[in-house]
Amino acid sequence: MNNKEIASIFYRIGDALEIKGENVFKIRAYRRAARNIMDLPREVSALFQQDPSRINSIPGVGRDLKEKIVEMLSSGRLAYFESLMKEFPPGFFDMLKLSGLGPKRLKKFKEKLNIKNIDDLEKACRQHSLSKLEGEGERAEAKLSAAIEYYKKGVGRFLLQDAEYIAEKTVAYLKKSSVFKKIEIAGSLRRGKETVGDIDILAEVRDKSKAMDYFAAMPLAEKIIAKGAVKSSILVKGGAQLDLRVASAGSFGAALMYFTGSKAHNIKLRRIAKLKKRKVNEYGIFSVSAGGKEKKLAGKTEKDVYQKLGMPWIPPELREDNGEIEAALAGRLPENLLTEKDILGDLHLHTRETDGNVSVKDIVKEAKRRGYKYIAITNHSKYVRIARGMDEKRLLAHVADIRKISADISGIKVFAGIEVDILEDGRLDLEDYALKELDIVIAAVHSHFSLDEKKQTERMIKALNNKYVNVLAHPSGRLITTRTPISLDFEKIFLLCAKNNVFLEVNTHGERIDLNDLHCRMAKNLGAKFVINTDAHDIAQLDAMKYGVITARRAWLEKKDVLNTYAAGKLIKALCRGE
Ligand code: DGT
Ligand code: CA
Ligand code: CA
Repeated sequence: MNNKEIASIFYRIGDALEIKGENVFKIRAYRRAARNIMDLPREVSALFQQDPSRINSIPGVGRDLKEKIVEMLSSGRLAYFESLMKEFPPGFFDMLKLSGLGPKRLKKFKEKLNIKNIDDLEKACRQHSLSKLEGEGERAEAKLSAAIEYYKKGVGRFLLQDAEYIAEKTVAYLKKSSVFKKIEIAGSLRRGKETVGDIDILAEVRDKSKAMDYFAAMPLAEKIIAKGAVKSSILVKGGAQLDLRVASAGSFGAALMYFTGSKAHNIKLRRIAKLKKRKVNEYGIFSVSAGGKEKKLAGKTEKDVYQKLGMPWIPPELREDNGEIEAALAGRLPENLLTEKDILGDLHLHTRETDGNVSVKDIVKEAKRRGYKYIAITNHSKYVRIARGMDEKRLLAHVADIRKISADISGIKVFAGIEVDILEDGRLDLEDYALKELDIVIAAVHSHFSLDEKKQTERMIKALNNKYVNVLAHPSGRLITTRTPISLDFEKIFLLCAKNNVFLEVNTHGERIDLNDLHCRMAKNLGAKFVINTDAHDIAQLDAMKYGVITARRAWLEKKDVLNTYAAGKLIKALCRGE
């Protein structure tokens, strides 16, 4: 078990005890232990393997919880947790995934309305029995309804990064067999959608039946859903579905187009083909004579097929029938669609100074190793107490540290910045005299997510009018699986960012992807500019940059739209807001 798994069990125990109405100190102990374990720079399992007594060095964890950690590490289970969970109906804790619903309210719903699962809760909202409870009301009920709808839309779908992880493992497995000649990812994963329903893989093989046998024997497989001559589906551990299809070399491009989709893109292409007396399907593109006779024109590569339709190859991320086909026909596809190698640095990073798990020196070295030309260190401000955010005095000392470390490492520029909280009333969490000393100021909302649209928009406008703000971090505040976006007049905010020269962040954290593709495209059309940031708290999280790039591509962003593609000198000028 890794730290995250252990911590989530402790968090879940804390929630369960709170709902049961148990001793608050006990509840707090579980939550504190969970937080401490999440904060550890090393895996507890590694400590344990080295020397079991090292478990005692985990800070703030009492004897009872240490014993529980040992049980989890040695057996992979926790008997106490399993018996506690049996006291609740199945699906009960899924309700905590709903945006804005915590254990306290859940306890009330369980006690007063006997709510057992999300369906019960939905019914209670529909019948307006929820709004009658003390402390609730029509607005709270409507919000919960919206949260349920948001949650249900995401059920059964996987975050892009999780889907990619499974796909990579699968491809690596398939590549070990000589039966497979060519393997490509298709479907929504290839298009870079923020969530993926199932993973589609297309292959060219030497022997179809051997290929299907080999696929079905994959160690990751839990259940074979279907096994056919050209298509098989399996369910892998963790619940994701994988579809494998085979195509012959002469049809591979056509098949790849077909299975990449989107469905809407394919339908539009077929319509265009028909107008030209052509036909497209997964085998190729064909001319159709007046007598109905078909002749294959192409199919080997995607490029050939698009060409026979009278247009250039369209990047997969654009294939959503959002104007890309019209643009391709008119020769107006984005010329310099953003690519990963355009990115010269990462401008939103945390270190041990607040809630990161890495030192300034180590992250600078790693960024340099990756070929970045610059990075910005942007730790939290004091409002975020749980992250040990900084006040003005600590910030200025931290800046001095960053500048010293930066002077010792050549070949990469290190900007000193902050991720400063936007307070409820739109003021910033730190005084201007401190912000003035920084190279880059990122403003972010981490609280009061549920203000109404008018208040939230006013709050944001006030923050964006502070002349030291350069970047608006994760603007919608959503978490894909658990938190709905804030209510905001996005158009107004995007226009203001364009006017004030504030860059909109595409935060690449797997649960965020915020801005999302649609907001990003809307903001581009309103004249805004962007920055793609990982918000990394450790070295491994730097890898997430690619998800931001793919999201930017889905939004048709070009190199010139994105701050962290600029050379350092140009970037410094671009950050100047003027007086
Ligand atoms: P997902 O899995 O829900 O994230 O989304 P996709 O786009 O991967 O959809 P999926 O897995 O159902 O199918 C993969 C592609 O295959 C899809 O993007 C287009 C193509 N496709 C599947 N079913 C149909 C269909 O009924 N008509 C057409 N034109 N294309 C289809
Ligand atoms: Ca799919
Ligand atoms: Ca599929």
